[in-house]
Amino acid sequence: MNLKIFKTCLSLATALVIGGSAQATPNIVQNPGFEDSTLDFWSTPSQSNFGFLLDSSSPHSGAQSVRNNACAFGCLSTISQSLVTNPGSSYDLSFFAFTSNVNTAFPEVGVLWDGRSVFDQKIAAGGPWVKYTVPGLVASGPTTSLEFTVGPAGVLHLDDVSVSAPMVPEPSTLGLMLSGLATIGALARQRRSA
Ligand SMILES: [Ca+2]
Repeated sequence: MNLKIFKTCLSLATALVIGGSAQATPNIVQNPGFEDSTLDFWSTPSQSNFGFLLDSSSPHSGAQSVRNNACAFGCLSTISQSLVTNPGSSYDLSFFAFTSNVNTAFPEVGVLWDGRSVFDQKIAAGGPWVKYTVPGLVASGPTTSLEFTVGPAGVLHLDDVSVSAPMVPEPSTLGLMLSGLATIGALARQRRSA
């Protein structure tokens, strides 16, 4: 690669970084960080049935997170939300979680998307918060159930749940990329014909 092409590539890359290369899509989870200070939009069994409750002791962000009451053996704690989705669209899920105060060192945490298991992992107890991601979840209908589960004797701490469509480049960024590629192509042709 000659110096001129290299400089063009460098300035194009710089413009992309400075210009902001992508448009953020909205998070379709309601009350995603539990900052309503209620469990609005979420469904969970009663606390006596090992449901989830607000927990302000160590939120990942803001003032609130949630955790479940640990159940004994042979039961599952769950918290879920019905999301408004576009049928056929793909979404990326992310959430922050850790486990604590449990009889088992590695409680099994699961995520169900529309009733289908998309995450099933033993999470070490004790924190700190870890971000987990599950990309490429396709919605099959206008609403999709998102459910978190934690197995027997496990306490799951959960905060900042996000479900959004993957980032798409802004039209202006696309235009910039195409003009940059065209310039590189023209320079390459010039070089070959020289
Ligand atoms: Ca929060």
